Amino acid sequence: MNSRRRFLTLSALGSATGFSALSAFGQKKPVDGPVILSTWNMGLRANDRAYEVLQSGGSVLDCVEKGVNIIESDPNVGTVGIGGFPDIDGNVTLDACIMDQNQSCGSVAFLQHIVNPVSVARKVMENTKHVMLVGEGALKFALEQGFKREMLLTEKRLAAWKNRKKELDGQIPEINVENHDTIGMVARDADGNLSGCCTTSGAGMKLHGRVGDSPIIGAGLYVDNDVGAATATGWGEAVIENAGSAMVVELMRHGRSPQEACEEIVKRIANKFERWKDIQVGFIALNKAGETGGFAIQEGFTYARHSGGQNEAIKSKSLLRK
Ligand code: SD4
Repeated sequence: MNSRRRFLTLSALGSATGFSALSAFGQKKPVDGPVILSTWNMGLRANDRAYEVLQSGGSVLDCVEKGVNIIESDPNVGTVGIGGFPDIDGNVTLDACIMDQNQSCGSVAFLQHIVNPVSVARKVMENTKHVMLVGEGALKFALEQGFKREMLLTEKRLAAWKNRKKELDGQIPEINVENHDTIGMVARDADGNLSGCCTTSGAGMKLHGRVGDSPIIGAGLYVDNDVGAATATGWGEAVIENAGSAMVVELMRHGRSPQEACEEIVKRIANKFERWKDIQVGFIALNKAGETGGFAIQEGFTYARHSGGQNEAIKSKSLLRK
């Protein structure tokens, strides 16, 4: 479909889904105290841990790192850390990044054998002059930093991989409503400082060596302590092509609420990505005032918000309805 037709379809969709009225959906009043936002229902567990870290005197950076660590370390989560779904050749390869209130960031991509890639990303940020390490170099660095080499592929995931390989017969599937669940977390402490991180085993059955948006600063995550923070989930290629999270933050800088900013960037991606109806992309965002928002292409995206001492799962609005 040419872009003009796609634009018209989306405009029509906008009114059909009440898209233009959705900005009221996000939380729009300034909030005191810590606010923690993370993707999907598993974000509830991560938020609880993150809040605990803040309450026991940890920094907002500790809070996001330790919050997602529990999801990375859970072998039953098939999309993050140990137990993650393998690539087309049967290897679990992980992507993660972290960014703090001082605009410092660290990232690892195509990392194998390490359960907590986000913690390696933090070490890249704190103990090197670089932002990003990949593959063998990232693994070597992690081992030098004291991380343990582990087997990340579980029997359950190996069995699922074998079945999927047969079904797909050489095709690479895009992320739609069934096969995703990266955890991204953005948080603000009681002093108003922001940090964020993002961690994933990436798109299931990706090509060996493929890196998604999740470890790319500006795509899968962006934090600007003067403005706000955003993180993404879904088909990473579409998020990278549109510098997704950086754009969400930039729109907030220019006055959009977190909800409006997420909607606008999801809509932009849908306008530019030819097969947008076949993929999922979702963003969550938080601004300096503690206001939050989230939006996705497909129905079914959820996120977790810890705010005012309450942790709750939120069903995101979406461009498409089933
Ligand atoms: C990727 N964005 O590798 C990640 C996958 C994801 O929900 O978010 N899944 O493209």
